[in-house]
Amino acid sequence: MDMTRRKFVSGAALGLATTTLSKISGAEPDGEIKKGEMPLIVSTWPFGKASNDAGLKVLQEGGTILDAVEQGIWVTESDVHNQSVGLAGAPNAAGVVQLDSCIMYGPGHKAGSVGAIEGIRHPISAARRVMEKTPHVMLVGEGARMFALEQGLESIEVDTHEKYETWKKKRASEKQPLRKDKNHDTIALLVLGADGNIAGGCSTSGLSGKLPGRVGDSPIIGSGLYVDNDVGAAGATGLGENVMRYCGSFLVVEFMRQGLHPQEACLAAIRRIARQDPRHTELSISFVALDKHGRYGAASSAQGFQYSVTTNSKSEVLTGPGVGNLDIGEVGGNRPKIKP
Ligand code: SD4
Repeated sequence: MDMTRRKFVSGAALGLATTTLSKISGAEPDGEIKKGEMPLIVSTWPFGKASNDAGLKVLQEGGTILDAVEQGIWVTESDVHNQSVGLAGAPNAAGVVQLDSCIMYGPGHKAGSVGAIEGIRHPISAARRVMEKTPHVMLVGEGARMFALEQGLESIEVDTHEKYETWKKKRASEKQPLRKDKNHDTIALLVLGADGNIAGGCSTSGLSGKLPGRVGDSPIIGSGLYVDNDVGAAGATGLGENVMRYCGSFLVVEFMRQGLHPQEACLAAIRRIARQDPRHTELSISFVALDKHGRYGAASSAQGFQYSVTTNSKSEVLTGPGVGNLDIGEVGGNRPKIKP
């Protein structure tokens, strides 16, 4: 994709109007939908498409954008073939599946989240209950599980021991170390409703083999997900440690607030992180984003990141641009020059 970044950056510096910026950025026409095509649902990875489709159905049947987020994510959380979201996800180093999830609702800037929750089929629902039924934003571990059980959420016992043994054998038989991009895949799902309100959710089993109690970016508001009803929303997938140290999704939304197209905002966040991180070639992070105007995009630290986009008139898997090693500007060169 020809993003003509230099022109874009200088346009941003001049503070040009959003519509002009969109043209200068070279944003592809499919990076924006028309009003009649609303709602817009954007999620990470090709498996997000089934969740998007379920979310769209919820909206078409009169459900709210929060219902669309929650029930859309249920589809991925219930997928027994998905080894990185839900209870079929990969266990931690102790052989236990610990799930992370969060949800945000634009109006009122509401948020709920659960971290390292065990044995609950739909952590996204636990996150929603935290948001709606408690004065808190985040519950973790046993407390989160107890709360979910108290709320009547479905719990499932999984044979984590057997799973861990299988995982260990598979790992030992692999000649190459586990590829980071095979090792963890989160669903982050963003919904722009026909009324202009925005909601989002995020759910994952996190990094396989993680230390027990490790919480990634996915349940952290501003890291794995961020929604600002005046601007847009962003969600992250990848190596959480490389997202949460930078409040990644918040950063993407802030770039959109400055007028960047969602795709440019995702790229700008990855460049910012890469410039600051000495291990920038191994970041393994990706973002998806949408804005209030119905524009959307994604970007990754590597080539070939796929994400799903669904509207009233289409549902498809797209590939976002990757930030090349030579495309990040000077490493550590953030401070003096203020660049996106
Ligand atoms: C984590 N970000 O726990 C999650 C995992 C993930 O794509 O997204 N994988 O670090």
